[in-house]
Amino acid sequence: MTATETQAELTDQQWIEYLDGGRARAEELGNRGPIRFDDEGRLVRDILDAYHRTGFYVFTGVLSVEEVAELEAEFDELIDNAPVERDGDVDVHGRPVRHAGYYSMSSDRLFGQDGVDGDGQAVVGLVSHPLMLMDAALRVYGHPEILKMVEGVNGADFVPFHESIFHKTAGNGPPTPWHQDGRTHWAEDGTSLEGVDGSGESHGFNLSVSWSHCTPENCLWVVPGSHRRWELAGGGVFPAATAVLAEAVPMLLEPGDCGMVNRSSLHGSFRNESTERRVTMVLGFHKRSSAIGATTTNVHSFRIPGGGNSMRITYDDDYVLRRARMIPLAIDARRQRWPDEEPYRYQGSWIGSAEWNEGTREEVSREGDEYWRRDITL
Ligand SMILES: O=C(O)CCC(=O)C(=O)O
Repeated sequence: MTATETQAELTDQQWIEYLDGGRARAEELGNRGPIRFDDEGRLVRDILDAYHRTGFYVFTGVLSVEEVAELEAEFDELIDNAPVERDGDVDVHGRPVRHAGYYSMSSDRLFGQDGVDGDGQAVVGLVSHPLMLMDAALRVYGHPEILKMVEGVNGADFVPFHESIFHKTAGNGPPTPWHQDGRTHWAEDGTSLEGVDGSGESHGFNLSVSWSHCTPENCLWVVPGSHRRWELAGGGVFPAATAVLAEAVPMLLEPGDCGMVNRSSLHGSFRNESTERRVTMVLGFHKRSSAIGATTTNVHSFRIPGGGNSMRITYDDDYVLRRARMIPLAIDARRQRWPDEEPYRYQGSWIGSAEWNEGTREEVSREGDEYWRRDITL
Protein backbone atom coordinates (compact mmCIF):
# COMPACT_ATOMS: atom_id res chain seq x y z
CA MET A 1 0.00 0.00 0.00
CA THR A 2 1.12 3.55 -0.64
CA ALA A 3 2.43 5.23 2.55
CA THR A 4 0.02 8.00 3.40
CA GLU A 5 -1.53 10.37 5.90
CA THR A 6 -4.38 9.59 8.25
CA GLN A 7 -7.83 11.20 8.23
CA ALA A 8 -6.91 13.58 11.08
CA GLU A 9 -3.88 14.89 9.21
CA LEU A 10 -5.87 16.14 6.20
CA THR A 11 -7.21 19.66 5.87
CA ASP A 12 -10.98 19.96 5.39
CA GLN A 13 -10.44 20.63 1.70
CA GLN A 14 -8.15 17.59 1.26
CA TRP A 15 -10.67 15.39 3.08
CA ILE A 16 -13.51 16.53 0.79
CA GLU A 17 -11.33 15.86 -2.26
CA TYR A 18 -10.48 12.39 -0.97
CA LEU A 19 -14.17 11.56 -0.41
CA ASP A 20 -15.13 12.88 -3.86
CA GLY A 21 -12.28 11.01 -5.54
CA GLY A 22 -13.30 7.79 -3.77
CA ARG A 23 -16.90 8.15 -4.90
CA ALA A 24 -15.77 8.69 -8.52
CA ARG A 25 -13.51 5.60 -8.39
CA ALA A 26 -16.34 3.52 -6.87
CA GLU A 27 -18.72 4.51 -9.64
CA GLU A 28 -16.27 3.38 -12.31
CA LEU A 29 -15.62 -0.10 -10.88
CA GLY A 30 -18.61 -1.84 -12.46
CA ASN A 31 -19.42 -3.83 -9.33
CA ARG A 32 -22.86 -2.65 -8.30
CA GLY A 33 -26.50 -3.09 -9.36
CA PRO A 34 -29.61 -5.17 -8.61
CA ILE A 35 -29.25 -8.93 -7.97
CA ARG A 36 -29.76 -10.85 -11.19
CA PHE A 37 -30.23 -14.59 -11.71
CA ASP A 38 -30.24 -16.61 -14.93
CA ASP A 39 -33.09 -18.82 -16.15
CA GLU A 40 -32.00 -21.60 -13.80
CA GLY A 41 -31.98 -19.26 -10.82
CA ARG A 42 -28.18 -18.93 -10.62
CA LEU A 43 -26.40 -15.66 -9.88
CA VAL A 44 -25.35 -14.28 -13.29
CA ARG A 45 -21.77 -14.67 -14.45
CA ASP A 46 -20.97 -10.96 -14.88
CA ILE A 47 -21.79 -10.28 -11.21
CA LEU A 48 -19.54 -13.13 -10.12
CA ASP A 49 -16.75 -11.91 -12.41
CA ALA A 50 -16.96 -8.37 -11.04
CA TYR A 51 -16.97 -9.71 -7.45
CA HIS A 52 -13.93 -11.90 -8.07
CA ARG A 53 -12.08 -9.09 -9.89
CA THR A 54 -12.61 -6.36 -7.30
CA GLY A 55 -13.17 -8.37 -4.09
CA PHE A 56 -16.57 -6.80 -3.40
CA TYR A 57 -20.01 -6.18 -4.92
CA VAL A 58 -22.95 -3.93 -4.05
CA PHE A 59 -26.42 -5.45 -4.56
CA THR A 60 -28.94 -2.64 -4.69
CA GLY A 61 -32.57 -2.78 -3.52
CA VAL A 62 -32.49 -6.25 -1.98
CA LEU A 63 -34.81 -5.61 0.99
CA SER A 64 -38.30 -4.14 0.83
CA VAL A 65 -39.12 -0.84 2.51
CA GLU A 66 -41.26 -2.78 5.00
CA GLU A 67 -38.43 -5.12 5.96
CA VAL A 68 -36.00 -2.23 6.35
CA ALA A 69 -38.49 -0.50 8.67
CA GLU A 70 -38.76 -3.64 10.84
CA LEU A 71 -34.97 -3.91 11.12
CA GLU A 72 -34.64 -0.26 12.01
CA ALA A 73 -37.39 -0.39 14.65
CA GLU A 74 -35.98 -3.48 16.39
CA PHE A 75 -32.43 -2.13 16.27
CA ASP A 76 -33.51 1.24 17.70
CA GLU A 77 -35.17 -0.60 20.58
CA LEU A 78 -31.89 -2.41 21.26
CA ILE A 79 -29.98 0.87 21.24
CA ASP A 80 -32.56 2.50 23.51
CA ASN A 81 -31.96 -0.33 25.97
CA ALA A 82 -28.13 -0.24 25.69
CA PRO A 83 -26.03 0.16 28.84
CA VAL A 84 -25.23 3.80 29.61
CA GLU A 85 -21.69 2.89 30.49
CA ARG A 86 -19.18 0.25 29.69
CA ASP A 87 -20.00 -3.04 31.49
CA GLY A 88 -23.18 -1.39 32.81
CA ASP A 89 -26.49 -3.25 33.17
CA VAL A 90 -28.88 -0.29 33.24
CA ASP A 91 -30.06 1.78 30.25
CA VAL A 92 -30.58 5.52 29.94
CA HIS A 93 -34.14 5.13 31.31
CA GLY A 94 -32.94 3.19 34.38
CA ARG A 95 -34.29 -0.12 33.03
CA PRO A 96 -32.26 -3.35 33.16
CA VAL A 97 -30.38 -4.05 29.92
CA ARG A 98 -32.08 -7.11 28.41
CA HIS A 99 -29.05 -8.30 26.47
CA ALA A 100 -26.24 -7.14 28.73
CA GLY A 101 -22.88 -8.29 27.45
CA TYR A 102 -23.77 -8.19 23.75
CA TYR A 103 -22.89 -4.51 23.25
CA SER A 104 -19.34 -3.38 22.53
CA MET A 105 -18.73 0.23 23.42
CA SER A 106 -16.29 2.37 21.44
CA SER A 107 -14.22 2.71 24.58
CA ASP A 108 -13.61 -1.05 24.58
CA ARG A 109 -11.01 -0.32 21.86
CA LEU A 110 -13.09 -2.50 19.60
CA PHE A 111 -10.39 -3.66 17.30
CA GLY A 112 -7.47 -3.60 19.72
CA GLN A 113 -5.55 -0.90 17.88
CA ASP A 114 -4.42 2.54 18.88
CA GLY A 115 -6.20 5.44 17.30
CA VAL A 116 -9.63 3.87 17.59
CA ASP A 117 -11.05 5.54 20.67
CA GLY A 118 -12.70 8.92 20.32
CA ASP A 119 -13.03 11.57 22.96
CA GLY A 120 -13.50 9.01 25.73
CA GLN A 121 -17.31 9.03 25.58
CA ALA A 122 -18.64 5.46 25.36
CA VAL A 123 -20.97 4.85 22.43
CA VAL A 124 -22.29 1.51 21.16
CA GLY A 125 -20.00 0.54 18.30
CA LEU A 126 -21.05 -3.05 17.74
CA VAL A 127 -23.93 -5.33 18.70
CA SER A 128 -22.98 -9.00 18.44
CA HIS A 129 -25.09 -12.04 17.56
CA PRO A 130 -28.19 -10.21 16.31
CA LEU A 131 -29.94 -13.43 15.19
CA MET A 132 -30.61 -14.02 18.87
CA LEU A 133 -31.53 -10.43 19.69
CA MET A 134 -33.72 -9.34 16.76
CA ASP A 135 -36.31 -11.48 14.97
CA ALA A 136 -36.07 -9.14 11.98
CA ALA A 137 -32.35 -9.98 11.74
CA LEU A 138 -33.10 -13.72 11.85
CA ARG A 139 -35.60 -13.27 9.02
CA VAL A 140 -33.05 -11.46 6.85
CA TYR A 141 -30.70 -14.39 7.42
CA GLY A 142 -33.29 -16.58 5.67
CA HIS A 143 -33.93 -14.14 2.77
CA PRO A 144 -34.30 -16.25 -0.42
CA GLU A 145 -32.48 -13.85 -2.75
CA ILE A 146 -29.63 -13.37 -0.29
CA LEU A 147 -29.27 -17.14 0.09
CA LYS A 148 -29.36 -17.66 -3.69
CA MET A 149 -26.61 -15.06 -3.94
CA VAL A 150 -24.63 -16.93 -1.26
CA GLU A 151 -25.09 -20.16 -3.22
CA GLY A 152 -23.82 -18.42 -6.38
CA VAL A 153 -20.56 -17.52 -4.65
CA ASN A 154 -19.96 -20.44 -2.25
CA GLY A 155 -21.85 -23.26 -3.97
CA ALA A 156 -24.95 -24.95 -2.52
CA ASP A 157 -23.15 -26.46 0.49
CA PHE A 158 -22.47 -23.26 2.41
CA VAL A 159 -22.31 -22.81 6.19
CA PRO A 160 -22.39 -19.85 8.58
CA PHE A 161 -19.54 -17.60 9.68
CA HIS A 162 -20.68 -14.98 12.27
CA GLU A 163 -23.05 -12.01 12.53
CA SER A 164 -22.87 -8.55 14.11
CA ILE A 165 -24.20 -5.03 13.65
CA PHE A 166 -21.80 -2.14 13.10
CA HIS A 167 -23.12 1.12 14.49
CA LYS A 168 -21.15 4.18 13.49
CA THR A 169 -22.78 6.99 15.42
CA ALA A 170 -23.05 10.42 13.79
CA GLY A 171 -20.27 12.80 14.77
CA ASN A 172 -18.23 10.34 16.84
CA GLY A 173 -18.54 6.91 15.20
CA PRO A 174 -15.33 4.98 15.83
CA PRO A 175 -13.30 3.96 12.77
CA THR A 176 -12.63 0.35 11.79
CA PRO A 177 -8.87 -0.06 11.29
CA TRP A 178 -7.69 -1.39 7.93
CA HIS A 179 -7.56 -5.18 8.00
CA GLN A 180 -8.05 -8.41 6.07
CA ASP A 181 -10.11 -11.02 7.93
CA GLY A 182 -8.85 -14.19 6.25
CA ARG A 183 -6.32 -16.16 8.32
CA THR A 184 -6.20 -19.73 7.13
CA HIS A 185 -6.19 -20.10 3.35
CA TRP A 186 -3.06 -18.26 2.18
CA ALA A 187 0.05 -19.74 0.54
CA GLU A 188 3.42 -19.28 2.33
CA ASP A 189 4.24 -16.27 0.19
CA GLY A 190 0.91 -14.58 0.99
CA THR A 191 -0.84 -15.30 -2.29
CA SER A 192 -4.44 -16.35 -2.01
CA LEU A 193 -5.42 -20.02 -2.22
CA GLU A 194 -8.77 -18.86 -3.59
CA GLY A 195 -8.63 -19.01 -7.40
CA VAL A 196 -9.29 -15.90 -9.49
CA ASP A 197 -12.68 -17.42 -10.36
CA GLY A 198 -13.51 -18.15 -6.71
CA SER A 199 -12.60 -21.84 -6.92
CA GLY A 200 -10.55 -23.56 -4.20
CA GLU A 201 -10.36 -22.71 -0.52
CA SER A 202 -11.76 -19.35 0.52
CA HIS A 203 -12.31 -17.22 3.60
CA GLY A 204 -15.92 -16.56 2.60
CA PHE A 205 -17.39 -13.08 2.64
CA ASN A 206 -19.01 -10.50 4.86
CA LEU A 207 -22.36 -9.27 3.63
CA SER A 208 -23.21 -5.81 4.97
CA VAL A 209 -26.99 -5.43 5.03
CA SER A 210 -27.81 -1.74 5.34
CA TRP A 211 -30.70 0.11 6.89
CA SER A 212 -28.94 3.49 6.75
CA HIS A 213 -27.39 5.78 4.13
CA CYS A 214 -23.77 4.63 3.80
CA THR A 215 -21.91 7.63 2.42
CA PRO A 216 -18.18 8.11 1.72
CA GLU A 217 -17.87 9.75 5.16
CA ASN A 218 -19.43 6.98 7.22
CA CYS A 219 -19.22 3.80 5.14
CA LEU A 220 -16.85 0.86 4.82
CA TRP A 221 -14.00 1.36 2.32
CA VAL A 222 -12.37 -1.45 0.35
CA VAL A 223 -9.13 -1.67 -1.65
CA PRO A 224 -10.18 -3.29 -4.97
CA GLY A 225 -8.13 -6.38 -5.86
CA SER A 226 -6.46 -6.59 -2.44
CA HIS A 227 -8.00 -10.03 -1.74
CA ARG A 228 -5.31 -11.66 -3.86
CA ARG A 229 -2.47 -11.11 -1.36
CA TRP A 230 -2.17 -11.14 2.44
CA GLU A 231 -0.64 -7.93 3.79
CA LEU A 232 0.64 -9.73 6.90
CA ALA A 233 2.71 -12.26 4.94
CA GLY A 234 6.46 -12.10 5.47
CA GLY A 235 6.15 -9.89 8.56
CA GLY A 236 4.02 -7.26 6.82
CA VAL A 237 1.58 -4.99 8.64
CA PHE A 238 -1.78 -3.43 7.82
CA PRO A 239 -1.88 0.29 7.03
CA ALA A 240 -2.46 2.57 10.03
CA ALA A 241 -6.07 3.04 11.15
CA THR A 242 -7.77 5.80 9.08
CA ALA A 243 -4.86 6.00 6.60
CA VAL A 244 -6.30 7.66 3.48
CA LEU A 245 -5.25 5.01 0.97
CA ALA A 246 -5.15 6.31 -2.59
CA GLU A 247 -6.50 3.03 -4.02
CA ALA A 248 -9.44 2.59 -1.63
CA VAL A 249 -13.08 3.11 -2.61
CA PRO A 250 -16.22 3.60 -0.50
CA MET A 251 -18.87 0.87 -0.47
CA LEU A 252 -21.90 3.12 -0.98
CA LEU A 253 -25.19 1.61 0.24
CA GLU A 254 -28.74 2.86 0.63
CA PRO A 255 -31.26 1.30 3.05
CA GLY A 256 -32.11 -2.16 1.71
CA ASP A 257 -28.82 -2.56 -0.22
CA CYS A 258 -26.29 -5.31 0.61
CA GLY A 259 -22.53 -5.10 0.10
CA MET A 260 -20.64 -8.38 -0.26
CA VAL A 261 -16.94 -8.11 0.69
CA ASN A 262 -14.47 -10.96 0.26
CA ARG A 263 -13.04 -11.49 3.77
CA SER A 264 -9.56 -11.44 2.27
CA SER A 265 -10.04 -7.87 0.95
CA LEU A 266 -8.31 -5.03 2.77
CA HIS A 267 -11.15 -2.99 4.28
CA GLY A 268 -11.76 -0.40 6.99
CA SER A 269 -13.71 2.73 7.74
CA PHE A 270 -12.95 6.26 8.89
CA ARG A 271 -14.11 8.09 11.99
CA ASN A 272 -17.71 9.04 11.24
CA GLU A 273 -17.68 12.80 11.65
CA SER A 274 -20.76 13.22 9.44
CA THR A 275 -24.24 14.08 10.64
CA GLU A 276 -25.58 10.66 9.65
CA ARG A 277 -25.18 7.40 11.56
CA ARG A 278 -24.25 4.22 9.69
CA VAL A 279 -25.87 0.89 10.64
CA THR A 280 -24.93 -2.28 8.78
CA MET A 281 -25.52 -5.85 9.86
CA VAL A 282 -22.76 -8.17 8.75
CA LEU A 283 -23.75 -11.75 7.86
CA GLY A 284 -21.20 -14.18 6.57
CA PHE A 285 -21.01 -17.61 4.97
CA HIS A 286 -18.29 -20.08 4.04
CA LYS A 287 -17.96 -23.09 1.77
CA ARG A 288 -18.36 -26.09 4.10
CA SER A 289 -15.27 -27.63 2.49
CA SER A 290 -13.16 -24.61 3.50
CA ALA A 291 -14.31 -24.87 7.12
CA ILE A 292 -14.11 -28.61 7.92
CA GLY A 293 -10.61 -29.55 9.05
CA ALA A 294 -9.31 -25.96 9.09
CA THR A 295 -7.22 -25.11 12.15
CA THR A 296 -7.20 -21.52 13.32
CA THR A 297 -7.60 -19.10 16.20
CA ASN A 298 -11.33 -18.50 16.56
CA VAL A 299 -12.13 -14.95 17.69
CA HIS A 300 -15.87 -14.87 16.97
CA SER A 301 -17.52 -17.52 19.15
CA PHE A 302 -17.67 -15.27 22.20
CA ARG A 303 -20.34 -12.96 23.58
CA ILE A 304 -17.98 -10.10 22.71
CA PRO A 305 -15.84 -11.23 19.79
CA GLY A 306 -12.19 -10.24 19.71
CA GLY A 307 -11.14 -8.03 22.62
CA GLY A 308 -8.68 -10.68 23.78
CA ASN A 309 -11.16 -13.58 23.50
CA SER A 310 -9.86 -16.38 21.30
CA MET A 311 -9.46 -20.16 21.15
CA ARG A 312 -7.38 -22.48 19.03
CA ILE A 313 -9.65 -24.91 17.15
CA THR A 314 -9.93 -27.39 14.31
CA TYR A 315 -13.49 -27.44 12.95
CA ASP A 316 -15.08 -30.87 12.75
CA ASP A 317 -18.33 -32.02 11.14
CA ASP A 318 -20.34 -31.94 14.34
CA TYR A 319 -19.37 -28.34 15.20
CA VAL A 320 -20.26 -27.13 11.70
CA LEU A 321 -23.50 -29.17 11.46
CA ARG A 322 -24.78 -27.68 14.71
CA ARG A 323 -24.02 -24.13 13.61
CA ALA A 324 -25.48 -24.70 10.12
CA ARG A 325 -28.88 -25.32 11.73
CA MET A 326 -29.37 -21.54 12.01
CA ILE A 327 -29.84 -21.38 8.23
CA PRO A 328 -32.99 -23.58 8.00
CA LEU A 329 -34.29 -22.12 11.27
CA ALA A 330 -34.03 -18.63 9.78
CA ILE A 331 -35.74 -19.78 6.58
CA ASP A 332 -38.63 -21.13 8.67
CA ALA A 333 -38.85 -17.95 10.76
CA ARG A 334 -39.04 -15.96 7.53
CA ARG A 335 -41.69 -18.24 6.03
CA GLN A 336 -43.92 -17.57 9.03
CA ARG A 337 -43.62 -13.77 8.61
CA TRP A 338 -43.77 -13.66 4.77
CA PRO A 339 -45.92 -16.72 3.84
CA ASP A 340 -46.43 -15.63 0.20
CA GLU A 341 -42.72 -15.59 -0.60
CA GLU A 342 -41.09 -18.70 -2.07
CA PRO A 343 -38.63 -19.89 0.60
CA TYR A 344 -35.01 -20.75 -0.20
CA ARG A 345 -34.35 -24.51 -0.21
CA TYR A 346 -31.13 -25.08 1.73
CA GLN A 347 -29.24 -28.08 0.35
CA GLY A 348 -26.56 -28.24 3.03
CA SER A 349 -26.90 -30.52 6.07
CA TRP A 350 -27.34 -29.67 9.74
CA ILE A 351 -28.20 -31.22 13.11
CA GLY A 352 -31.41 -30.42 15.01
CA SER A 353 -34.98 -29.44 14.32
CA ALA A 354 -35.41 -26.78 11.63
CA GLU A 355 -38.83 -25.65 12.83
CA TRP A 356 -38.81 -22.15 14.30
CA ASN A 357 -40.93 -21.97 17.47
CA GLU A 358 -40.52 -21.02 21.11
CA GLY A 359 -38.84 -24.37 21.86
CA THR A 360 -36.15 -23.99 19.22
CA ARG A 361 -35.67 -20.32 20.14
CA GLU A 362 -34.99 -21.45 23.70
CA GLU A 363 -32.60 -24.18 22.49
CA VAL A 364 -30.41 -21.95 20.34
CA SER A 365 -30.25 -19.21 22.97
CA ARG A 366 -29.72 -21.44 26.03
CA GLU A 367 -27.18 -19.80 28.34
CA GLY A 368 -23.82 -21.50 27.90
CA ASP A 369 -24.79 -23.28 24.68
CA GLU A 370 -25.91 -20.42 22.43
CA TYR A 371 -25.63 -21.09 18.69
CA TRP A 372 -22.93 -18.42 18.34
CA ARG A 373 -20.53 -20.52 20.44
CA ARG A 374 -19.96 -22.36 17.14
CA ASP A 375 -19.18 -19.34 14.98
CA ILE A 376 -16.58 -20.13 12.36
CA THR A 377 -13.53 -17.87 12.04
CA LEU A 378 -11.45 -18.74 8.97
O1 LIG B 1 -18.37 -2.07 8.57
C1 LIG B 1 -17.30 -1.85 9.12
O2 LIG B 1 -16.90 -0.72 9.42
C2 LIG B 1 -16.38 -2.99 9.42
C3 LIG B 1 -16.79 -4.27 8.84
C4 LIG B 1 -15.72 -5.26 9.01
O3 LIG B 1 -14.63 -4.99 9.38
C5 LIG B 1 -15.98 -6.63 8.73
O4 LIG B 1 -17.10 -6.93 8.31
O5 LIG B 1 -15.03 -7.43 8.91
